[in-house]
Amino acid sequence: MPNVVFITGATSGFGRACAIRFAAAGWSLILTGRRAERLDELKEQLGGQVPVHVAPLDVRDHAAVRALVEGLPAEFRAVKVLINNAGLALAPGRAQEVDLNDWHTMIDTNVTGLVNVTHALLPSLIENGAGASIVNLGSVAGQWPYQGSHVYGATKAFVRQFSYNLRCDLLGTGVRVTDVAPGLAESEFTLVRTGWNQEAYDKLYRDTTPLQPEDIAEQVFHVATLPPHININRLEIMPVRQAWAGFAIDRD
Ligand code: NDP
Ligand code: 8X3
Repeated sequence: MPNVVFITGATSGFGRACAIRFAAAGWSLILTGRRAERLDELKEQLGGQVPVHVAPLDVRDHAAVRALVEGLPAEFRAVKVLINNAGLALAPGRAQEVDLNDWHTMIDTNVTGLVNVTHALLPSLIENGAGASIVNLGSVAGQWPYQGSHVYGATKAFVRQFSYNLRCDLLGTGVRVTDVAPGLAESEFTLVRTGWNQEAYDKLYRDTTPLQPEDIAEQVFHVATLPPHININRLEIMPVRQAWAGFAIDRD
């Protein structure tokens, strides 16, 4: 049986890097995301190497998620690894300044979308049993508070707790679950968060050494291909040049 990985948000950043990493190891790829042209480019790039199935998908649409999973071609049906990577941050200002729609979009994508895909693929993962994995992209923002994180960080705290809770329910099935929680990493994530503000992007990554999508893909591949008796529950990854700030104090 071929090893099949299902990746959400494969059109950019970590998801795209994961596609390349798993292809290098000979895995069959199911690549999803909303930007169809980018999926086609990736299929063009990797299709000569491994079997690739691309499918435009908005993870917020649970009926579309269900239809996609139920309609997978036979050779892609036995999904062994799910990488729940699709996600975004919006509205980097303070909570009291942001648009409620941005909060809804983050919850709909990072929480509802992630559970939509997980629910649809659990039967396949359980059927695979020992060695199957769910890798959820959380964030340092799911653990550590900071200004402007508000709902984004809260969605990632959901990802962490959902990952732990899934582990409890999946005990005995052989399916493992990991919350991979990166810190500062260079990707379109920051352009999305700032409304495609190139200046803000350049400022954030200037004169430091952020993580790269390939760094995260290597860690995702690692946790998903460990011997089947090992489960990494949570993997928090920061660049060496990032650490925590102190408590903030309001003064007269
Ligand atoms: P990118 O913006 O580069 O990639 C995000 C991906 O998510 C894109 O492929 C995008 O595809 C997809 N996506 C967004 N919304 C939807 C949707 N509704 N349906 C389907 N796909 C969607 O960001 P990263 O690669 O950096 O981020 C990947 C994950 O890692 C996210 O969950 C993010 O929160 C998390 N993360 C990022 C960090 C960082 O600093 N970069 C640090 C910690 C965690 P498309 O637009 O084509 O649909
Ligand atoms: C993204 C990392 O530090 O911008 O999840 O919140 S951070």
